[in-house]
Amino acid sequence: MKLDQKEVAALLKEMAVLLELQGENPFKVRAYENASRIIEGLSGDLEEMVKTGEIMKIKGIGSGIAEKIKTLMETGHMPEYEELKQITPPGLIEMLKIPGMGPKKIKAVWEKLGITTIGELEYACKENRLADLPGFGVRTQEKILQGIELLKKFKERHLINEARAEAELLYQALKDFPGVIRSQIAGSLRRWKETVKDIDIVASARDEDRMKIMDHFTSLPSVETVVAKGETKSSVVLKAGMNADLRIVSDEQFPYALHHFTGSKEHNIAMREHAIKLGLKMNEYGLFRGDENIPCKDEAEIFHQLGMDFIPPELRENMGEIEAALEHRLPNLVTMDDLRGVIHVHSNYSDGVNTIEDMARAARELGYEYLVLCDHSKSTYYANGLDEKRLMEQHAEIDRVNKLFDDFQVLKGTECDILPDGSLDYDNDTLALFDVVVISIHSRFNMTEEEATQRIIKAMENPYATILGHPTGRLLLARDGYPLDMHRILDAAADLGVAVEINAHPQRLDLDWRFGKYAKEKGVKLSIGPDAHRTEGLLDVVYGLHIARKGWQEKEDILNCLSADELRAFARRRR
Ligand code: DGT
Ligand code: CA
Ligand code: ZN
Repeated sequence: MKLDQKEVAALLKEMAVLLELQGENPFKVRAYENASRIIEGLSGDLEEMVKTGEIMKIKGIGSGIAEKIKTLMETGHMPEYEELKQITPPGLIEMLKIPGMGPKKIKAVWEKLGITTIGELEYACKENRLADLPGFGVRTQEKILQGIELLKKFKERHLINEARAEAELLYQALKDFPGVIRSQIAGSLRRWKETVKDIDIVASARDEDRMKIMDHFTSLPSVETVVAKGETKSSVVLKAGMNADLRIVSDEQFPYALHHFTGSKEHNIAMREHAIKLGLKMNEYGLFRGDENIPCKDEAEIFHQLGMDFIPPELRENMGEIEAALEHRLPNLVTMDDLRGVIHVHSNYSDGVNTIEDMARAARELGYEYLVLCDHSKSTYYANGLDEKRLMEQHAEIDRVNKLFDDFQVLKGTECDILPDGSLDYDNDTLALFDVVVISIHSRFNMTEEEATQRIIKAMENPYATILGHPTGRLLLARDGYPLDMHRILDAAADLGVAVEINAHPQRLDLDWRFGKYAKEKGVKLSIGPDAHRTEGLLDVVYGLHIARKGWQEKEDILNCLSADELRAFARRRR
């Protein structure tokens, strides 16, 4: 087994935790923590450093630990680590994932209450046993319980980008495999839901080909364990920790099965109810009049037979799409090709990795006409926010980059902080220097709904505000957003002519798509922003685009579909 630098660093860090749990002396614990940090940040080749003996000379790593790293790299083993692992219940390590549970607290519940698993800890909290434990108390107990809840809930779902990457691997391995006639990714992934529970794939094949396709599927390299394997359905757990199901049907059944397993469940139920009204029966095997199946070669024909226009998968959430499809008034959803510019991109002037020129070239390469650079404002010191002086330097740099292209431009933007009192982080004279002003909250999240709503509305009232960035501040599967009255925010955005962002970062996807229809009804323009901190981040636009589609958005509703000049004019007309 060969370990890379990151794995060695992680192992050293875990070593520090194990030592602390076992009550080892703090200096020794600290030594491993330091070694882990140094190895993680090492620029040289660790394997090479072990070979040449250079490892023994790195500052901050004692000779004892260096010797252990050497053994680890050479043999794949660190005996002391393995012994500690042996005597430490694994549940204790898992507890580190609970916010607020560090090694000290874990050691305390282990020693004082004999708790070795998260389940036991949850029970103990509910029994109020941590209330009087030194170093804990009622509030800490409550927080631990909340942390456990989050952990339980979030283990069951996955971020869309991670699930898509895994699903795509499976799909690519299946679609041209001998015997597979048609195949497609279904389920919540096909509907582009912001998080997914598992991967659903539907394929069609002749009966005699099914088992060899199932053999192939269950032995793919990304599969960890096979939960079930049969002629019609196989279920596996992937190494990435996700479940994936493959269903194989006959090619005649494929359209009905694809529709059924795309869901959502609520959409399916409403479709069935409508079919019944027409005297038909609909399920995953077909569309029946009496006992006779009405043949449909694809999904579009199924909808057609039911008197509906084709409903794009993103809209299949039983939120009015069936009525709209019957009345031929489904939206003409925005597409990737409609997007002319990328809005909300960071550079190395604040917390981004790449230069302005790098970001510009990458965006141009992807076919965009412009990008709106939105580095952080001065209060976000932790993100290297720009004060007025550095802002001038940045604007000079933008002017320089803009001379390089005649078919692409960088617009001057900012992601300006909304301060706790709802004022903006730059004064109006400074804000007047930007083409586009995104306003976002990055501090003081612990407000009441009323306070947070007021704070944002006040900020939007500033005539220089163009777009409200990541409106709730949520981090999917990690942190809820601040409480907001989103309807009031959208009403205010409509009145004031401020656009609202769909932050396209896969951990945000904020504005939530469930508010898309309301925003559209009110006439609020939405802006798709990748919030890219490196060139690859520009690719996240695709998630924002599909979330926009999920929220019924058309080309006319999306700010990115304007030309650069139209976007400038959009910002100017409030000033
Ligand atoms: P998730 O939770 O992210 O996996 O979401 P889905 O929608 O992928 O849900 P999943 O994997 O449980 O099931 C896939 C599809 O199968 C679902 O979207 C609709 C269909 N389905 C599952 N259970 C039922 C059911 O009880 N009734 C109906 N009508 N359809 C169902
Ligand atoms: Ca699913
Ligand atoms: Zn931000």
